[in-house]
Amino acid sequence: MADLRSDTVTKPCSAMRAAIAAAEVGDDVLGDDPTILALEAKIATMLGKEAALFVASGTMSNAVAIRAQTQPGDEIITESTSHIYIYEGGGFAALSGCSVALVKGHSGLMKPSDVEDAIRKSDGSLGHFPNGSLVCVENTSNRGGGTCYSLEDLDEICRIAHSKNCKTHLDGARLFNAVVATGVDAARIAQDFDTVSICLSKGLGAPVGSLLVGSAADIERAHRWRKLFGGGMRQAGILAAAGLYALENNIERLALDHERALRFATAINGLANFSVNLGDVQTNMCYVETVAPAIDVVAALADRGVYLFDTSPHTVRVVTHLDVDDADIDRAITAFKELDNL
Ligand code: TLP
Repeated sequence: MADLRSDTVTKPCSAMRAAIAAAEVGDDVLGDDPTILALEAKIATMLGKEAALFVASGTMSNAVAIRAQTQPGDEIITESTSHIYIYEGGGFAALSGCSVALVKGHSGLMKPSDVEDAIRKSDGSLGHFPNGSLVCVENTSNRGGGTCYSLEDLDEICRIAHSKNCKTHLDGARLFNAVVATGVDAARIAQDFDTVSICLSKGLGAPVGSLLVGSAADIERAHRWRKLFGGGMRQAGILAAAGLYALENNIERLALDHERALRFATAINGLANFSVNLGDVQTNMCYVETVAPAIDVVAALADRGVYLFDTSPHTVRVVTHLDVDDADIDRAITAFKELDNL
């Protein structure tokens, strides 16, 4: 079977499992776990920031970042299809008491001028407006197709946000896909963001874990909120060992996932009943428009051993990752061709 539902489905390889088995551990709530401390130090260095915090998931990382950088009654600014808005259960409202100003992006990417227009400040509004205080950017953009921001736009969004007294958070669940696709160093991409969230359990292939990175002061605040959200973990160095293995071994190979996504997309785009916006296939994702209802396409593909998700009534998403090889891509292309001829 070819499991193209998400890059979250990867299973730890035997070398990663060996690293897990060998990990030194301690009680991380007491600050004693050497493997977690090593992982946090490594990612902080890679991103050119002072500190980092190991958390259970990308959702928790975004949640503590938002809670640590806003006050109840504030407003976050984010793209209309961002993970923070679509897929995190309204955590920004439930856990941080924030409203949201949505920016309509282009393939999931916000224009700096649209971000500027979306920032509302309570000051000077006679108390009418909520206080826009945190701009959240997603790179790569998941619903945008795995698309990457240009460095100019990232820098400009941060400049605008800071000039309006807003903090900036980068949901870099797939930041290293952007690094590999654009050739821009991770620290450079992260340069002007106050906090950055990285997922270890997507294309990097670790079973669990995300990292929130930022200044020592922001990470100290995030640490408190991680505890309040129930995310203090004890001998989680066994998980951090997988994360260290992932950062050391699984970044460069993301290029293979990108090549496979593009090969798949190019083959599918030639079919009568399916189409792909090839320009959006920049990393490890491919959103396919379907003539037939997407749920029927998903079911027919599952019958052929190809698994993926529908993301709208006429769209399905294909994600490549380290447990997908060339044969899986061939199998997926063949299955789409069979459906095209039904
Ligand atoms: N994305 C998952 C699903 O939740 C949709 C996927 O299959 O793509 N930020 C971004 C940009 C993400 O894509 C995801 C997960 C997260 C955050 C949350 O990570 P987890 O699942 O670890 O909470």
